[in-house]
Amino acid sequence: MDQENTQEPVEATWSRRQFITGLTGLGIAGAVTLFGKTPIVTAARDIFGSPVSSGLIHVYALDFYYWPNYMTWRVGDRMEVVFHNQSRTHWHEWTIGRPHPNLESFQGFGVLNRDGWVHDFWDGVPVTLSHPIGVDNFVPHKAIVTYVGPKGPYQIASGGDFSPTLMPGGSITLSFTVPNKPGIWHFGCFVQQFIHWRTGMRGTINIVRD
Ligand SMILES: [Cu+2]
Repeated sequence: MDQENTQEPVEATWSRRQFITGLTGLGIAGAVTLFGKTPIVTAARDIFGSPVSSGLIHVYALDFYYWPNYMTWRVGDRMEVVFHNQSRTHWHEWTIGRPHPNLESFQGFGVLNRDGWVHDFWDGVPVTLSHPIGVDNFVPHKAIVTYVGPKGPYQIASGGDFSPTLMPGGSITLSFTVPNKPGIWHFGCFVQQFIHWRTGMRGTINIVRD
């Protein structure tokens, strides 16, 4: 169990999604160009039999899914995750949290009273950001963030969960040590009033201990 706070509703004026909603419609997914590099994977046992990803890995956002959409991380491992938006037409973000979002609260269009997660994985986690390319906005929320280089390209914003949102073709690198928060975590993209999430932009991270 991770200790948790009760989270106040995010201020209603927050406009990240509204902004994105206005810019882009759900179009036909473009051609998928993918998989230039292979994650460095070390074999390890875990309850699902999935190998542990550590070191340099790549997470790709596409229309409308992630690759990979399942990962196993190990507490204490050093990670360098390069998050790419491979879409040619859509903005995508990467949030991690739990429990599973309540779809009941996603049905209405209009103001959402909070972001998707009750518990943001990145709360209190030291993370270094580097190599920002095509960042639409980055919300640090409660992470302990170090920025490499000038802050301008990070487009630092507030409101909602920890989330880099990338323009089409964008990428950013997140370096961190997997915190002692074992168990199942979900990740997802809530752009366009959670339509991306509902369409399939979601995945699972199983965090194991040795
Ligand atoms: Cu998305």
